[in-house]
Amino acid sequence: MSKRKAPQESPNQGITDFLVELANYEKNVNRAIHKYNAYRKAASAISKYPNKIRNGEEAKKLDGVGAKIAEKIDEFLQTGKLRKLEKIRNDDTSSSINFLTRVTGIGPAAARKFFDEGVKTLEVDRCSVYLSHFTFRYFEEFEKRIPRVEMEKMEELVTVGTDYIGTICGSYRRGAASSGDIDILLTHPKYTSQTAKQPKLLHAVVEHFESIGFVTDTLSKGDTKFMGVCQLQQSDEDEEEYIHRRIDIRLIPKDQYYCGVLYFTGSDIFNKNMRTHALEKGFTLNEYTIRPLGVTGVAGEPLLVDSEKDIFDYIQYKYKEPKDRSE
Ligand code: DCP
Ligand code: MN
Ligand code: MG
Repeated sequence: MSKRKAPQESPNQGITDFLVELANYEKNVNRAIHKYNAYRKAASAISKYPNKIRNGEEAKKLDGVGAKIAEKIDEFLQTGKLRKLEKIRNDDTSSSINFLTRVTGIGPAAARKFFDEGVKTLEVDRCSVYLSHFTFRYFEEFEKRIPRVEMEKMEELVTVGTDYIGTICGSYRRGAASSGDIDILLTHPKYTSQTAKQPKLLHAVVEHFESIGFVTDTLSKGDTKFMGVCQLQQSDEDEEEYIHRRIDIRLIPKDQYYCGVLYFTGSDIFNKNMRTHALEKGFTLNEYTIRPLGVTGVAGEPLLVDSEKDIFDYIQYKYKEPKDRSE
């Protein structure tokens, strides 16, 4: 997962940038997911606001911007910076943990553990005990976002004309100008949650991608989930030289496919809001299924789902196209 989001044209870029930085600090260093969500929500509302915000009071009218964030906006607009952020940036613990979490495969908890063990920068000889060599080899490449045109090229390559049903989800499906990684969801009509596991269905696809030189490395390979590295080959028509990208491929039973597509299309904030709405309507929704909740709060059998729209319909939620699912 790439931690950097696409640059956006907004007259309030300075404000959204500092909110996102605070959000990441709360998530990575404090593991305070509620604070992370609060900052992200405010940043998202502000990024959509068309006018240049003049003060905190004006920002407070937006959904998700409360008194505390408004105060920070005032400080930022008046002084051009934020004391809290300066402190965080200068703090050894925070900057080290934040840095470590930028490495694919290190989550906030592992970063904290490294830090506590004295690993503050990426010293290959110390970290290699915990991390595979890819993380080092591709560290800089994985930090770069994938332009949409390159995503489109990869989509062409991966939509193999077979019985498989495949969708590139994530930010790409939401229409983003650039993506952090490639999230592919696969299913096959012969594979459902009632049939036996069919790891071969996944492995055959991965092997095919390897044989054409697209998949270059494996980070992990299970029965239903492949995490790896891919790279487009340079072709005669375009001079472009492509770099290594992170790719995740998931094999999902057909009956759970659309819950998976919905979940992995995101955004994470949209998912959260939709799950909340589902609960209000008496359903529990996750990346696999949607199930009705009984009066005692116990979830019933999964409902039949044959499209994303079905899920929206069950919970009486107005259908949103992927491009409208930022929140
Ligand atoms: N997701 C989620 N909650 C999480 C992590 C992921 O709901 N904690 C869902 C929503 C995401 C999707 O999975 O959109 C894919 O995860 P990514 O981290 O790849 O996020 P994106 O594809 O949206 O962004 P990026 O362009 O940075 O890859
Ligand atoms: Mn991903
Ligand atoms: Mg992604």
